[in-house]
Amino acid sequence: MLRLFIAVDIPEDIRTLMCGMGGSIPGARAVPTDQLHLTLKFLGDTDSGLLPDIKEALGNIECPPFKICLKRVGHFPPRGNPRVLWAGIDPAMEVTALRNKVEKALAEIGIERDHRKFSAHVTLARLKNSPLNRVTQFLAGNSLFETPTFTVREFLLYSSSLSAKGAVHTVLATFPLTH
Ligand code: 2AM
Repeated sequence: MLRLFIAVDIPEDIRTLMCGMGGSIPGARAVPTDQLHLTLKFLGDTDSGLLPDIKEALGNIECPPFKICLKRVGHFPPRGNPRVLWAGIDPAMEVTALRNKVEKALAEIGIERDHRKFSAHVTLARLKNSPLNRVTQFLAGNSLFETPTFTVREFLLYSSSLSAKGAVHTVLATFPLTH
C-alpha cells in the first residue's frame, strides 16, 4: 500500500516567502517550507499494483501551463474551531480545471471521485486548540498577503509516509503541462 496524493509544487522563491507562516500561533504546526504544495487530489492508501494505471491515466491529461499567485489567508473550517491555516490561489479557475481533469482521468480507472467542493489552497499550518484571537490576529496581520505570480508547468504524483520527524513526501512521477 502507498499513501498517494497529487499536487502542484510551489516554486522555492515563493515557498521562502511563506516560511513558517502561522507557526507562532500557540498550538500551530507550520508545514515545513520545503513541503508547501497545492493538493489536487488525495488518494490515500492505494494498492501499489495500481501505480502503472494511475501514471498512465495522469500522463494522458491534456492541460496547458497557467499562471497563479497565492493570495489571502484563511482557515478551515471557516466557522468553529480552526484546524487548518491556508493561503488561497488566484485565479483558482485553471487549478480547478486541472483538478477536475485529474478526478475524471482517475475515475476512468476506477478510483473514487472526491465529491466535496474543491477549494484550491496551500496548507500553511495545522492547528490544535489554538486560541481564536491569535488566529484572528494572524489573519488580520496577513490580510494583504499576496505572492508574485508564477507559472505552473507540471503536476506531481507523490507518496507520503510517516516518520518520527513527520510526513516524508516522495515524488513518484512528474507530469508536464503542455500547449
Ligand atoms: P492539504 O494540506 O492541501 O489540505 C498530503 O498528505 C496532502 O494530502 C495533505 O497536504 C493534504 O492536503 C491532503 N490530505 C491528507 N489527508 C487528507 C484527507 N483525509 N482528505 C483529503 N486530503 C487529505
